Amino acid sequence: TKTPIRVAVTGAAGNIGYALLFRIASGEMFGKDQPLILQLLEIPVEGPQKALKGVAMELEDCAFPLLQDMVLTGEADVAFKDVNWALLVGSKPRGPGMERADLLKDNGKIFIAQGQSIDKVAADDARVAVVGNPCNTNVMIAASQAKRLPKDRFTAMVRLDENRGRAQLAKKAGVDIGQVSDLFIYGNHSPTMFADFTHAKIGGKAAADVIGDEAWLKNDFLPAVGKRGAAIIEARGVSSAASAANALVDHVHDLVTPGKIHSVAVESQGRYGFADGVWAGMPVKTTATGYDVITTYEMDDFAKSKIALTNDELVGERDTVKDMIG
Ligand code: NAX
Repeated sequence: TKTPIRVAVTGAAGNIGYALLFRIASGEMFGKDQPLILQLLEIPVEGPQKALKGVAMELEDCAFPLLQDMVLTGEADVAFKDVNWALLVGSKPRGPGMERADLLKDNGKIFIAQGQSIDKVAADDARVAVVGNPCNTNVMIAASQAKRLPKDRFTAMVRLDENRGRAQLAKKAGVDIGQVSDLFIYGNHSPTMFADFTHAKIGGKAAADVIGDEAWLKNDFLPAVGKRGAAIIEARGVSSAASAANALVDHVHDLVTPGKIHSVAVESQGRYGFADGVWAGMPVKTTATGYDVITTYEMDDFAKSKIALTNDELVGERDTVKDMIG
């Protein structure tokens, strides 16, 4: 049997946490033969800590064979101690009338502290996946503080956007979801993201040819994927939780499964025209030890203009928090 891995989840008593923890513990993220220890972080406040205990009671009641232990805490250094994976879900939501810059800075403080704690106490092979928004900038901030760990260990989640896009293409074409491939998300996890339909395939053929309606792809599909999060809030009254948790299961599962090709927000290193140093969605192929970014897609002028827009937003976010990360 394998040695257990340690997995930290922040914001563990939140909505995504409630949809996520049971799936991790059942083996859907790391495999049905991989035992694990969950290290759950919530803010050190009575309400959330009490709710966290309740979630842990339910996890216990599932009698998951793979779940070997749980740590419940309000302290980052306890939560991240010796972890192999840190899933950073918790963040501060945007309050009424709050400026985006304030949101960036408030969350920046959380991710500075958590990046420092990961640097200090996590395992040498630790990897970090950020979900808490604005996730591209939060992961950049955390990575900036964790000097011990290579930057490619830090990723942010754009997989929900990829999954949303694949579902919309399958629906439009009237095919099973498995027929849709090569749809990748470029840039920010925000409405500016570019869901690159120009290279997507349906049943192995160019999606644009199968759908035969370029105007729909540009004017309906792209905004529908970009604004899907807002549409869910409008319908449910709260933001996507189960689908976000599902996307994180996919994100991490595919990062530990060699050969998988999927969208991940990674340090751009100038690829696809993104500014150096921002974290942008792009296609990666998982390897035995990490991943290779796929850099071979040729972008047409339309795609380039979309990438430029989402890059501008990422650069703006970076500029807003520049003073914090030094
Ligand atoms: P909730 O507000 O239900 O839960 C967040 C939890 O995080 C709360 O329990 C809170 O106490 C905790 N928390 C806050 N600050 C913390 C800190 N410093 N340390 C530990 N815990 C902390 O939000 P939920 O619906 O679970 O969403 C969590 C985050 O995911 C939000 O930032 C949200 O914007 C983001 N999302 C990201 C998505 C993506 O695709 N990247 C999609 C879904 C989601 O909107």
